[in-house]
Amino acid sequence: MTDTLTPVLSDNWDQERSWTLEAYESTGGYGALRTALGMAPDDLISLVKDSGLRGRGGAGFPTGMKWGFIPQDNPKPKYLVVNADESEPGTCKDMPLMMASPHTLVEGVIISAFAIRAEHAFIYVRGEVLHVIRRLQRAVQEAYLAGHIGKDIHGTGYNLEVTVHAGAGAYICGEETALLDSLEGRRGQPRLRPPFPAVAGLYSSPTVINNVESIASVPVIVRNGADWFGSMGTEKSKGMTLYSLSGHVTRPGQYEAPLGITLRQLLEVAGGVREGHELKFWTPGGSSTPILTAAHLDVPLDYEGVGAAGSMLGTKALQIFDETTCVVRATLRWTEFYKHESCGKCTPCREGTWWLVQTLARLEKGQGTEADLEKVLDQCDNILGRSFCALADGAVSPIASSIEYFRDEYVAHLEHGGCPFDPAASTLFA
Ligand code: L3W
Repeated sequence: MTDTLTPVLSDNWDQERSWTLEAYESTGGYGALRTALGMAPDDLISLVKDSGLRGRGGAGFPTGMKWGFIPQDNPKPKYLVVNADESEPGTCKDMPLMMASPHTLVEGVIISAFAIRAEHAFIYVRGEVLHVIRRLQRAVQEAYLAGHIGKDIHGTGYNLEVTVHAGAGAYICGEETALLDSLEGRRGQPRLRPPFPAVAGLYSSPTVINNVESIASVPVIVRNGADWFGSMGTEKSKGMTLYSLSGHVTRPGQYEAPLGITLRQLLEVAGGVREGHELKFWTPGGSSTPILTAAHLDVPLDYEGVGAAGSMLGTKALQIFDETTCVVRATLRWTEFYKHESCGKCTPCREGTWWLVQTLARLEKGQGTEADLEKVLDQCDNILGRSFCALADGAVSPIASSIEYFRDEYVAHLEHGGCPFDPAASTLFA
């Protein structure tokens, strides 16, 4: 641990049986709920707006503003949905949070639902993570028994039901509107926006959908105030956040630090790139964001800084690749993932990801020509911005950027008649 880190959400992760209600309450847990229930819902929305909290699921949309979109004059029920379908390659922050401290999320859910006047909240969890689902269900049950959830919560007259719902293992269900279709019992496919979920979401009712980390950040904002939260991070990207470091790094894991920290600083805390090797490329926000290189080690990891470097902060999933990794192979592997996960609803994504895999596979085997490089860039151009949701844009991101930074390596495959890398040298994508 160094001064670089600001453990807030992760502060209690090493506490004994940190996932229990008893442990959570022993460090002040559910105190923010009592404070929040004594406030007017609109004041809570203003507090979250003032804090500058932005969505931690990838897009960085201002959380308080999203809550403010809920039309309170609409007589339909309001819903809060937590997107716990963490599936973006390299992203591993929400699952550890829910395993280590599920009550942080549950307390955030109750406060957030109260703020938007929802009486039913859903936590939509990725289906494969049965251990996380069980832990969350247990935490919700404990919160019911303690009177934090249910009828007339702490005598305030506020009623809230919380349902933990397991998905069935489709990456597309992390897209907010596909998630809603799945939650309603249909095959998960994105909906046309507008209307945005804030106006017509779950069961066509006003719905707030937020990422796990966004909702889990609400109790500490209530406890410590907007100024405290805003004292961390940068002017436009405020607060602390969870970064996931994975790949060729000495100590992979979750590191909580202010927005605006750099990869160089995080690598110092994480023991650097694995011994004897050097950084070749990395993703700032999982594989749906353009890759960056060692030249970008000092880019501030905030929405503006990463954007200015030509990428996106996304989910803050920092996947580290050293010089033993073939960038063409890595890019092909990611593209196979998007082809597999494309829901098939729109042609640019369904057909486009298939063609991208065909062309990239040819290049990786050294069987293509330089014209194939132009072809794959043309395919990227024809897909970007033309698909129904962000999945296809994400698929294109690592391809175009890897060719931008490592065109020579693509050409080397063609000249070599195959991959020039020793597959045994890299521990990844072998
Ligand atoms: C009401 C308006 N609401 C926007 C809301 C909208 C949504 C939020 C952000 O994609 C990104 C994507 C992934 N009235 C509104 C409004 N909203 N305008 O604001 O919307 P948007 O469209 O900018 O983003 P999104 O569709 O939520 C998220 C990238 O994150 N990503 C993450 C992937 C992670 C997973 C996973 O692990 N499950 O999917 C990584 O980079 O590519 O670009 O709530 O409704 N006028």
